Amino acid sequence: MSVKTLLPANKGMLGSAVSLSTRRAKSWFAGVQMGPPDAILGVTEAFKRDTNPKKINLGVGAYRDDDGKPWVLPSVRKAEERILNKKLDKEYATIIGIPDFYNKAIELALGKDSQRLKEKHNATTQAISGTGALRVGAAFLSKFWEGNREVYVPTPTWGNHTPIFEHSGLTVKKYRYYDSKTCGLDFKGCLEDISKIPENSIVLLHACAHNPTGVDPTKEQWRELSQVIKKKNLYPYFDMAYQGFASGDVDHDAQAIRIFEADGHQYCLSQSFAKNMGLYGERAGVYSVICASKEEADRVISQIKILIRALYSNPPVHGARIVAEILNDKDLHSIWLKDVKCMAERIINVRAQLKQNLIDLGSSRSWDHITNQIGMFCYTGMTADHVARLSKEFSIYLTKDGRISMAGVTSKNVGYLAQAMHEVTK
Ligand code: IK2
Repeated sequence: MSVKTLLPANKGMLGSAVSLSTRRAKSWFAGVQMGPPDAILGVTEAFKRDTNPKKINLGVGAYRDDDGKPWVLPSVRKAEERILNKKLDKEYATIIGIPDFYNKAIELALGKDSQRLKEKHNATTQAISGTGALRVGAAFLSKFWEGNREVYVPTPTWGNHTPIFEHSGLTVKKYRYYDSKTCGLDFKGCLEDISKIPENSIVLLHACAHNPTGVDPTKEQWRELSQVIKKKNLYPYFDMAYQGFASGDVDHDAQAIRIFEADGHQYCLSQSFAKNMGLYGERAGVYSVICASKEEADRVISQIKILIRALYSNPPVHGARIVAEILNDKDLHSIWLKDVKCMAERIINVRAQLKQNLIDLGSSRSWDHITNQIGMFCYTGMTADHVARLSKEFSIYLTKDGRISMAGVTSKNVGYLAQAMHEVTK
């Protein structure tokens, strides 16, 4: 229909166009309410506004070196040099991205010996980092999941999980996970709740370095979870945003997936290379559905392509090229393994320093969970009031739930942080 046919007959073309646009400006979005700032990224905004030279940002989970600076991994620098020298073109990737990237990425998760991969039971696509991988997964499940349209997530979980699934038309429900009394895993509650989930539901599992709690099940507990999930006929959806970042060992951090793999589950998996390669802004991620057969995987990927085509057509190439360069080259791969270990070890060390400082200051609280928890975050047990005092009186910024991004703690600011935490919690 042309614009002209929309206009009343007695109006000139120009006058009518103006009145149309005026009416629109007044009415189309008049009912849109102001949204709240993002719970995590909003913390960075407040930090930026603060002029105190002692200020610390412990909000967003992005790695910093011991000088508090973002760190580009040496393996990534080398990979970028090689890519530059290749003088590659800037053509579109395929809808599912760069095969040298996504095939190696899924192998990193499942392991070189995975029978499922050898038999090509995986429908794997590149995605826009971990968030995009979750979003493609949610879109796929929303359209094709024939079971109960409920996704069960741990309490608490990463703040973006609920909107990602809900925006895709799925219902989000919760299972117990964290025990605030011990600042550890509520394994009994977790098993009890999971065993009550209706059959054919989807259950979201953090593969390692649970965000925000830093609390992971042990190998034995993963085995038990795998059995219960199988018995209840639930569909596991693994979110793996921190492979290697938790323990410093990429195979150890993939143990949950490999246990489920060995137990013969069909499952899906989202991966991110933001943290373990420091490629935050490059948006390199992968989504895989591990199917019952190659033939099923072929059908699944054909539908995933249709979904992606309408979402963003095809993914960005630079980050994926970096990961591909690293994972496909023996030397670069071993440099990367050292890089990821170096990041994990710095975090493990600074956890010990924070706990020791609190003990030395005479804190009467138990801070054992600081070193018992693992990965990027420490769920300190501090309340929203403690957090408010930390930002107001000490210019230390973190999310209201008391989560500290350990990556923002350094040997230089750990003393100041411990002092402030002691002050607000005594
Ligand atoms: N899944 C989980 C569990 C994550 O933690 C993240 C990254 N979160 O980082 C921000 C923060 O909590 O401070 C993702 C998925 C997605 O990561 P990305 O999209 O950056 O790859």
